[in-house]
Amino acid sequence: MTSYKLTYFDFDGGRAEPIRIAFHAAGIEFEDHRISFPEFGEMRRTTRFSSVPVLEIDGAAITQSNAMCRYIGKMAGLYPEDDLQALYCDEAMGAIEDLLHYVVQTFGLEGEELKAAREKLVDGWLSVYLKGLQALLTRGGGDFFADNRMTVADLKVYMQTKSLLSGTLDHVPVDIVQRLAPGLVAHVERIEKDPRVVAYYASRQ
Ligand SMILES: N[C@@H](CCC(=O)N[C@@H](CS)C(=O)NCC(=O)O)C(=O)O
Repeated sequence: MTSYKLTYFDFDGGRAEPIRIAFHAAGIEFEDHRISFPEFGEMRRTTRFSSVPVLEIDGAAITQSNAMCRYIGKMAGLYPEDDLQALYCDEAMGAIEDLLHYVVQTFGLEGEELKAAREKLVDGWLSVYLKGLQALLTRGGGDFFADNRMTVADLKVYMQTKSLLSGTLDHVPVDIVQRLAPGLVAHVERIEKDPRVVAYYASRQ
């Protein structure tokens, strides 16, 4: 039997969470290896791109969360078979990666420097990506990003929208999603009610 070990930070979100949900939806057992930030400091020197998530398949390490989403998503029935719908799915996942690239540039800043960087983010890239994601959701029919059903793209966007709605990013207005991409608010509610998502979180209790 193939062994799977997914290493990521110890919280229910971020880049690994869509993969964890997809594993559960596929009924595939995996080792959910959760590490602390100090542990990551130790481990990063041995990872290929100095980052997590890392997925080990029979001991061989794979990086890049979107590639993992596609791979496990296919086994879970959470990735489109149709090429165009797969392209739509990939576009939304790629947009989240790009957005995260800009968001993390503000991490580690403090005080006025943080405030200025976050205000620039809000007026700039965050607005661009929220409006773009709203357009992608509209293209998908309004409910999902691709294939008229939940895919790994929905799980990936859901994680980041939920994070923005939680108001944990200082100087990022908590109503920004509602103002710029209202469809994403309804999208979060839709995804968190999906029986596969509900079952995953029930399994975590
Ligand atoms: N493109 C990579 C990005 C991975 C990445 O940047 N992961 C973050 C955590 S979510 C990380 O390990 N950051 C460490 C650092 O930047 O020092 C992926 O999608 O897996």
